[in-house]
This record gives sequence, structure tokens and C-alpha cells, in this order.
Amino acid sequence: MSDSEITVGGVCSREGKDCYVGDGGACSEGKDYPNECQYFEVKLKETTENPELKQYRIWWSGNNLGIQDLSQIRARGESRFIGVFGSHDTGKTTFLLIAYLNYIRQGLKLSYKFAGSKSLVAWENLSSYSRLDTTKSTFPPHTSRQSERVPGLLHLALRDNESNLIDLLLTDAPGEWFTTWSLNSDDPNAGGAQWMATNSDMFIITADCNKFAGENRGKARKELFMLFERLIPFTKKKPTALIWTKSDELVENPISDRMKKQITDKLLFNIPHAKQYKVTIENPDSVTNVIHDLLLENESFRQPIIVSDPIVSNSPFMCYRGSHV
Ligand SMILES: Nc1nc2c(ncn2[C@@H]2O[C@H](COP(=O)(O)OP(=O)(O)O)[C@@H](O)[C@H]2O)c(=O)[nH]1
Ligand SMILES: [Mg+2]
Repeated sequence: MSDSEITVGGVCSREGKDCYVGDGGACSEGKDYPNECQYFEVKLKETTENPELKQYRIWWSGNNLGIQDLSQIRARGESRFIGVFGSHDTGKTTFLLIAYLNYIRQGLKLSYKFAGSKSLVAWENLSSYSRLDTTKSTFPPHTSRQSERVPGLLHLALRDNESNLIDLLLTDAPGEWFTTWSLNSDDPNAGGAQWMATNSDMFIITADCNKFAGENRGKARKELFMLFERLIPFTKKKPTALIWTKSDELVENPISDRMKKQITDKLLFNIPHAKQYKVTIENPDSVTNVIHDLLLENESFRQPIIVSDPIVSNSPFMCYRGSHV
């Protein structure tokens, strides 16, 4: 092992397109050192005489993952993409945050166990709001409408009871995307919602209990119905959950039976296989249970691969079909 470390500075011609090596990320061509890559123009080369300074590049920064990072996650094994859909202020970000906190707090008690995350910084940024003062629980800030067409992706690695690793990717998108998308799927501001619907393996739709009991319940119902209709072609044969968020508020502000029936009937008509759950920040297991049910359902939706091995002859030797088959 050499005692010196070579530090290289320069410009990658693919920077910002599909490589983030200048941003501290790994080379998209998979090279250990940027100067080994054909797209990298070396501008500075320094040799440091200290072996302890040896640095390794990793492809994640800990912040929300982007579209480029998906291929890295997918390359390492089983991954599942959960799209969280719902209009502004219906509890989407809080749902994700409670899921993360419950996985890390409950340790080995849950049936799917926390096994790491490539977006720990993003999770911790969100959770700092609810951790600052436990007596006064505060909520994460509003997820602002970004111009990007891909939502910030949050990552959770889980292990099932047989220790299989599952990479979960969850979307934290601004509610305005879905409102725009429900009205017009061709709207330029609806690209992110369309991308999510196309790429999700499992769907979560948020229905805010507060809104269906309040003054603007008619507007909330209209928005939810439009979202159901827009999601019809995407949710076919995919596990889907309608979650009633902020269900702790139901004691003070109950939803009328008529309203509940209208929503249930509409859901049955548009997405018949969707299941309904009540979730609340007061019961973190209510959140992780939704994710566990979706994961189990996803297994049953997946078609087993049937391998047929035709019998060519009674002799096993004759079954050999060449190394390229
Ligand atoms: N009472 C109650 N309020 C909640 C709960 N979850 C979220 N909220 C409230 O809903 C607001 C919006 O939540 P947020 O997760 O930002 O919604 P988003 O816009 O859909 O991401 C928060 O500021 C909280 O005041 C819950 O379980 N119970
Ligand atoms: Mg949000």
C-alpha cells in the first residue's frame, strides 16, 4: 500500500446530466478515481503524503434521492416504490416521518425491521421538527412545489422475517402536484405526479379526516374523487391503500355516515381492491401497519415465474441445450 494519496480536480463533461462526481458523488461510469474516466478532464493533480487522508467516494449524500440514484438502489436487489398521493396538508409528509421514527424506535419488534437508509439526512431533517421538544410536538413544514418533475425520494432498507433485504422508496411530493394532475394530466406542472403514478409499485392515497368533517368537506370530496378517477389505470393489479389521516380528530369532529358511505362507494367503484386504514400520529404502529400490509399484498400480486423444462429424452445428457440457452 502506498503512503501517498493522489487528489485530482477537474471537470466532468457529463456533470449535472447523469454524473455528480464534482458534487462529491461517485463516477457514473463506475471508476474509482475520476481521472480514470474518459469524460473527466484533469485540471489539478496533487499528491498528499498522508495515508490517513485516504478518501472513498460514495454515490449517496444522505439527502433525498433523485432519479439517477434509483438505478443504484435497484441494482442491489429487491426494491419497492411506494407513491403517496393526496392534496395539500392531508398528512403525507407526517405519515412518512412517523413510519421512519417507528422503524428506528421499535428496533427488532416490528415484522419488517429497519436495516438502514441512504437518505438519513433527509429523514433527520424532517424528524428534527418532532424531536425538538417532546411536550410540544411540532409537525414538518409544508413540502413546497418544486419545478422538478421527480419528487424527493426517501429511502428505507427493511429486513423481513427471513432476513431478506427490501429497499423501499417513498415519495414526498407537494400536494399541489396531485390537484393539478387530477384536473389535467397534461399540465406541465403535473409531470411529477404522472411520473409517480407510472413508477409506483404500491399506492397510498391520503384522506384527511379533518377536511371531511369541516366546512370545506364538499371541496375535499371533489378533489379526492378526481384523484381516484385519475389513478384508475395506474392502480390496476397494484396494492392500494386509502388512509384516513389525523383520525385522532374524529372524536371531536366526526365525519357524517353519509360522507363516509359516499367515499367508500366511490373507492369501491374506481379502485375495488383498495383497502382502508385509519392512521394517526398518536399511534405510530397504525402507520407502519399500512406499509407492512402493502408489502405482504405486493408479494401476493407478484406472479411466480414458471420454469418449464421440457423432457427431450430419457437421457439427462440429451437435455443439455448449449451454454447460450
Ligand atoms: N391531529 C393530527 N394532525 C396531524 C396528523 N398528521 C398531520 N397532522 C397535521 O396536518 C398538517 C399537515 O401535515 P403534512 O404532513 O405537512 O401534510 P402534507 O402537505 O400532505 O405533507 C400538519 O401540520 C399537522 O398539523 C395527525 O395524525 N393528527
Ligand atoms: Mg408534505
